[in-house]
Amino acid sequence: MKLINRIGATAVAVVLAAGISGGAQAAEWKGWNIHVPDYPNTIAMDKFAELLDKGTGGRITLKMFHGGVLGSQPDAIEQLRIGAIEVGNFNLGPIGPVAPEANVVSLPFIFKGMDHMHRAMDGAPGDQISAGMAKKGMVALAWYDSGARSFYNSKKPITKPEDVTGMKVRVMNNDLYSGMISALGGNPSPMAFSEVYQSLKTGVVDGAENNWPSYESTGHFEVAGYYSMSEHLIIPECVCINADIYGALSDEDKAVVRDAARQSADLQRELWSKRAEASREKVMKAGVKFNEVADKAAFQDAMKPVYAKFLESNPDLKPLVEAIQATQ
Ligand code: GTR
Repeated sequence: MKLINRIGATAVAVVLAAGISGGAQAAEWKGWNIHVPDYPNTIAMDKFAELLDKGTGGRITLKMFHGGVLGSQPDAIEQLRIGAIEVGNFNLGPIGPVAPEANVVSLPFIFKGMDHMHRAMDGAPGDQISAGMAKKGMVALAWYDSGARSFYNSKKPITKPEDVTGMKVRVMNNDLYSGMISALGGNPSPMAFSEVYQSLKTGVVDGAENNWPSYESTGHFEVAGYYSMSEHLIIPECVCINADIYGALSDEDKAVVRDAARQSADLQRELWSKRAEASREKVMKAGVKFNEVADKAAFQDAMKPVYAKFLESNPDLKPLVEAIQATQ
């Protein structure tokens, strides 16, 4: 009897320590991030952890695991949803297959530029996307920048859709991106971020697509030296938290968590624009062959089947797509 009581008491203590019951109990959270130490997101997530610690007087601590050591991004998203990881900095790209509302930002060229993306995410479309994610167990506390993604490869400059024809191109795990490459006549290869360098180097893929900071920080520019400014995707990122853990917090702690995430996002956005410039300069100095894409309309036209297929499978998301397009 005594033993059973002791086991019971231990179990309760473990549950409380894990923060499941929220309130004023101490909690130690784990955080996922995919990037290298000096990356804007890494610095900003460390800031989030620091502010959380300060704001709760050490009751909530966040141990950040950078460099994707806790698993690939699609895996980490699942781990966050079940509460095995409490917090993560995720790109909305791999969240799209889980939360359809979040997938609209992965429609190529849906945003006209960074400012348009910010206005949409700070307005009603952003609220609808957050609500869709919350239904799937993820609360978006704040949005990080991730610039615009462009194509790069080891073969030649891309100036028109036909240049992608026959190319093997790595994409993130999301059917929309595979559809995008297929619509350009290329062969999509969904793959984890950590595998891309080796795959480019050994010719398993000819190219990939990303923003300047990721192209640079991963060393992809060393093995895929043509960067073509297509800017086909502008995908925001979130500071996300498991919905049950967030829901169980006191109102006071919720405010601390949100405020810490917002401040970390302010920092991330500031660092992001600086890093985008610095990364661009670094790869250009290293000899990357860069070209503008003068006729973006040709790429946009080629995306019509991608939109048609998406809206056919998600007719209820048509108003959201239109609301983003109509955002001034
Ligand atoms: C980066 C993004 C990562 C990851 C990566 C990728 O720009 O910040 O979260 O999505 O791209 O291509 O897998």
